[in-house]
Amino acid sequence: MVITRRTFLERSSLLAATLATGKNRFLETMAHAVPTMPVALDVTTLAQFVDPLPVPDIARSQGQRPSPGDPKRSLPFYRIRAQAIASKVHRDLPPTKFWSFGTSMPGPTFETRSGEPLLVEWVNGLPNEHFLPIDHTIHGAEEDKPAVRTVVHLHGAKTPPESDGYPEDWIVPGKSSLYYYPNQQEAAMLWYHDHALGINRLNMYAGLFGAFFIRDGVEEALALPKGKYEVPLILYDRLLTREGQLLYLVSPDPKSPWLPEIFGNAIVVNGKLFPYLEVEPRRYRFRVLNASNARFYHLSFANEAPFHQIGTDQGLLPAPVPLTELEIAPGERADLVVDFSEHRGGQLVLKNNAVVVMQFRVSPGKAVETGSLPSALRPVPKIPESKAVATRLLTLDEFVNKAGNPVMLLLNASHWKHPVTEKPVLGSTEIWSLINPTSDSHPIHLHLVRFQILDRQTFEPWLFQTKREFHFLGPAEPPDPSEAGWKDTVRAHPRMVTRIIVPFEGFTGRYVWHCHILEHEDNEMMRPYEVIAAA
Ligand SMILES: [Cu+2]
Repeated sequence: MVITRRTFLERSSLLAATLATGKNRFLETMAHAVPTMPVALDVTTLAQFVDPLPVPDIARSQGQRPSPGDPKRSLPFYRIRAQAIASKVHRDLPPTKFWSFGTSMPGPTFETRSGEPLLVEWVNGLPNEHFLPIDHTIHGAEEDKPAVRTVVHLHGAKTPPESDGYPEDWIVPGKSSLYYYPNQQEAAMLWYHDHALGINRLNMYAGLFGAFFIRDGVEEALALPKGKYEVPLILYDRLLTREGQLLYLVSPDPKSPWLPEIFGNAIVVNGKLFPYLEVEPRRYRFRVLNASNARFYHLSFANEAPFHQIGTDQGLLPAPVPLTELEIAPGERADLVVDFSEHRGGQLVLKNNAVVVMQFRVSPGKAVETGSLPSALRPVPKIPESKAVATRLLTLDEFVNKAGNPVMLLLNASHWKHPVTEKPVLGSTEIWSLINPTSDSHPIHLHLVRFQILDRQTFEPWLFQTKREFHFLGPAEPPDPSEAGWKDTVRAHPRMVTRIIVPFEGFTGRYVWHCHILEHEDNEMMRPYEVIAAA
């Protein structure tokens, strides 16, 4: 295994958690020598599989409102309030303070159909003070900005710009924004989350996110598991204090608390730590979302049970892909089918690498006949490269201080405030070559659009950084079969050029593209882009 800087940090934050448990006298002495070392809960001391897996409630509309585009038409209207809540993540812990959309965490799940628009009034009902450490040296979060700001982005949605949750369109407590979602797109699992400039990582860590499903007839015709046999699995890692409260690690410099990545030892699924789910001996569909700030998951069953991936960020794959391990980066979704019929009366443990995540308890008795998994799902016609009218070379940049610690990350060496440089024409297709000379994998997300991954190719980063010369170290590799569908977030691996082909469809206007490691995005791995009308 290659030790990237992230792997190192990930292990360091696990070490921080270990240190704080005080199991080892030498380590304990070290911990006391660092006054900023917080006291983290060692979650391995908690009993496992004592809480049932919760499933977020379905959002309910509060009647109808006129459509903004056509006042004669009325649309379902939802009012969702971001607010402070307390929620138990484990039987043996006191309630944890979160910020959530609604009364539970994650927020309610939207269920809607392709082509059926809806309206949401997003209400900021949060307190006036933030409970997580704001870094006022970060752009958009300066001292003169209100501490508590929120704006909601529906990740993966083809949304007009005024409803897309532009990071500067934040509102303060007591205010609300009315957003219009046309839902003119294929069936997929989207998710809504905070996107406020400079504090997004803190608002998301506090809990401001939820799931949003779009359904359509193509998906329904496949007779996939549904109802109680289709379960969202929303994963996010947290560090907790011994009192069970959220702990967000900071740098030793109180003026600049930002750290390049935050990892927790507690892997929370739908709001619970080490939950269990009772299942029948049949096929289930799991809609997996990585809502973590920075953690990439490598999910597998402890007994190496096989499963299928049937869809990705933007909907169904052309055909099911057999897997025994799933890699999923922050912002990505995976649509899985697991057949428990072979495991009746047994227990399956889902793990992230060697770490226990949750348990499935399969009831005894006869397996239920549910037919076979379709061999063909939804065609995903490959976009030919010849369709692209432009290729943009875009770098992912990391800046380190003298001690070698990252102090800032940029896209194409440009700050958020610099003029917009990416201006694709509505209706055109472009290739974006994401050049990553850093030692981290960056999950890059483009708002508004869906795209396909063309390939990835390893290059020599030093030659590129010093002379802007490309020296490739191997052939271009096609995406994994599990990524060979429509995507909205792509893992741009270290020392590789990752090429995506993007049709710019939907709307003209100002959107953003960014790294979905939230600490990177906030400081400042995010840029505006603008879809312009054809001349
Ligand atoms: Cu990044």
